[in-house]
Amino acid sequence: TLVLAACGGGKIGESGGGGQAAPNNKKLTLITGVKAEPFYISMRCGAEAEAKKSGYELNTQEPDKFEASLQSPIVTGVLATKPAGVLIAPTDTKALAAPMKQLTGAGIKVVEVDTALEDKSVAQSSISSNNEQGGQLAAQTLAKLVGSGTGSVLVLNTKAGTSTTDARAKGFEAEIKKYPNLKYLGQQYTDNEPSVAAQRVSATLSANPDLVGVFATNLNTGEGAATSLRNANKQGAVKLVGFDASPKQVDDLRNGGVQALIAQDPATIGAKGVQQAIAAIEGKTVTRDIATDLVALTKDDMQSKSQYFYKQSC
Ligand code: T6T
Repeated sequence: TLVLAACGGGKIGESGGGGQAAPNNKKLTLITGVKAEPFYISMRCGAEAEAKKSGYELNTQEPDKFEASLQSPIVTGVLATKPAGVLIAPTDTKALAAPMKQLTGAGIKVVEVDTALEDKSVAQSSISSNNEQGGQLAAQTLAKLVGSGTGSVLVLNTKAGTSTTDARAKGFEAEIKKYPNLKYLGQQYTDNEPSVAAQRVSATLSANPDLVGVFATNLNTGEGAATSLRNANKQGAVKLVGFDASPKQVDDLRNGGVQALIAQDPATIGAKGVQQAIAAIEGKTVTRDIATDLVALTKDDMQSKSQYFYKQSC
């Protein structure tokens, strides 16, 4: 079907199927990994501000859980609303490929924010932290905290197939092997549930009483690990390095529940995602991969780096 575009000097726009977005379509949609989480709230704040500056309208859609089976139908729903561009944090490197291809097949420009598909041909641009480097930084930070001590070290991952946390675990593993005083126990998945992360830490403490360090690869794993170490009276004795900087994680850093955090810059990921989507829509030059800042925070230097704390609202 052909419809007359509402504006744009009477140009004819296409509806349904493939092709380009209707002229003057200034609609963007952000599909996050999970609702009501400070990482994605900060991302949305950055994206909304940037869209407004450029005269675009940004709508946000979020699954109730970080789960591909809940996110995929959201993508299909967004397809029907015909935005000019979609920013998406795919919750699985493979499962989101088919629904995302439906978007590009309909002429919608797609930009990945934070997580990404394995198939690099779907999105036009991907904005994220350098997560492998973040894992390396976590290993260096943990090794420094342990100092000359010896013992075992555990990694808590989220779900297999999450591009970001898998890259963090990979970077950590490569780097921690450079410290002969530390024995790497490998990684354990937690389904991105704080309660499962807490169980994994207490089981590891029983099986490996020489545990000296834990790297929790994201917000939920870190919050769960902090609770478990506190309950076991191991707070501070077992060094915990987390990833992200939610209000709760920042409180934990201040009160000794966690010894270091590797903070990302989700607001900039959102803002740059909008810039790249608009460039693609307007036929301007698009950058395929953009890396944003990562920074290690400790109790001693956290106040001078407070711009990295995540937000609960814009
Ligand atoms: O660590 C972030 C994000 O980078 C990751 O992809 C998924 O987990 C978070 O949203 C934090 O919970």
